[in-house]
Amino acid sequence: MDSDTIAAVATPPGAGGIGVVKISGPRAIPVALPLLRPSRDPSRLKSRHLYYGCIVDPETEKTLDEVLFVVMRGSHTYTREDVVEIQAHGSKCGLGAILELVLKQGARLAEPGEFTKRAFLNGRIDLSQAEAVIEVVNAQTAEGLALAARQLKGDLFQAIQSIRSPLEDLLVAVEAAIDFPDDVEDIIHPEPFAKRLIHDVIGPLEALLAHYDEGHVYREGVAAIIIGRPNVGKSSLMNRLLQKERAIVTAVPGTTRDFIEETVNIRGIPLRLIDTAGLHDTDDALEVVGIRFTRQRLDEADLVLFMVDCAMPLNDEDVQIYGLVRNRRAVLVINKIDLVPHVPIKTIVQRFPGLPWVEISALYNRGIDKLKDAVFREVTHQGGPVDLPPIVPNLRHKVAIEKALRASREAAEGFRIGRPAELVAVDLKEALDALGEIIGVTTTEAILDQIFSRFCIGK
Ligand SMILES: Nc1nc2c(ncn2[C@@H]2O[C@H](COP(=O)(O)OP(=O)(O)O)[C@@H](O)[C@H]2O)c(=O)[nH]1
Ligand SMILES: [Mg+2]
Repeated sequence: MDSDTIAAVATPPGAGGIGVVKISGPRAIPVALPLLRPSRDPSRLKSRHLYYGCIVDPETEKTLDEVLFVVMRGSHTYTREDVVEIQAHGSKCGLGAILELVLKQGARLAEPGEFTKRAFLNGRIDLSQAEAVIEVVNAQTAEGLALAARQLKGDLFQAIQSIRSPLEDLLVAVEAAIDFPDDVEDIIHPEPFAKRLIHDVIGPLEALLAHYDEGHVYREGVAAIIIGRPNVGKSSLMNRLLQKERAIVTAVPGTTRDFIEETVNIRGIPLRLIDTAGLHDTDDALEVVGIRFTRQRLDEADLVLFMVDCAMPLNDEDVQIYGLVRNRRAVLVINKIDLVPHVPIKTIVQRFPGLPWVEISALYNRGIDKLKDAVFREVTHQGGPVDLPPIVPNLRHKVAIEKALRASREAAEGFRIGRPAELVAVDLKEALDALGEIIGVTTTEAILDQIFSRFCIGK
């Protein structure tokens, strides 16, 4: 267990009403108190009471800020260690100066996610709850937040524990059979054991995987790319969906040369929308680079919005782009329907068969709701709003659940066909370990590092 004392600014950089410096560890209180006036006898400071004071540099006695502070003695704290939180004014410079004083007193700067890592290592939360902390902080939609909040509460942890428990029971029996080979027939009951696996392990694991399929887009979001030849209105659509002027819109073709990526909320799904350079033949060096990147991004996107301009004749470029997207998950977006169409919409749709289509005017805000519906349908395969599944695993969990499912099916088969207990034990153990990775009991150091490095400093 870590035993040094760590500190960080816990609020985002920039100016704000208040900003918080957080200190955690065995020396949190002695580190903080010399900086606080009126300082008090530490033994007289009540845990979880808010005190008013000033922050001073103990060397010069110069006052830096007026603050409120709270001392929380372990172990009923986030990290289960002693914690001091100092609420100062939210000035980047001021908070930096306070943090510097705290470090001078002997604390060390916390690494990203280190407070939460301690909460996990000290047993306050399991690994799935620690992951949920990042997701709550980063949630982009109310739906994503709701799912993360349930995981933070421990719903996934409990679900996994309730699947691990029958696996453990069965493993105990199988190990007994290994130790007492003469009594195998009394210890192992193949049919009931296989049935228990199916009902209490395989069924619930399959349900979790189904929930992943239904719900993961709400947590992970999807990447959508808008492509089409220059001047069809891609940047205008981007701005329309973002409800702000983010991308430059001009009547001069070829203005957008790099990408703009922003997240929009489409019926609860965080859609990372990428506006691109138009795809067409050009000699302009910068534009060429933009187009190359566009192709690369196109390959990576989950969804393509293929845009054409109904007021202009369709040309070879449109057809070539259609060739790139026809076998992808894509929506044909026919723009500029406020203008007199050059060709009837019906003809356009016939030229680009196989794609769902919508007609819009990015400029005059027409058809945008229909476009959102089409995007939602493509991404969720659902017509309308859906009930969120109660528990939605993330991708890391899904991989572990699949591993556990394979091993559990093997074990059930093993019971049924009377495989040697040693072999069934291996499968049961593998299933247990895979589920243990989700909640952090069998997780490698490398995976832990990977998870916590995604946090911001101060969390
Ligand atoms: N009439 C009309 N003009 C549009 C519409 N959408 C975009 N435009 C105009 O088309 C031009 C090119 O738009 P822009 O968004 O920069 O196209 P991009 O090159 O595909 O990004 C600009 O002058 C826009 O104002 C629309 O729905 N109707
Ligand atoms: Mg553009």
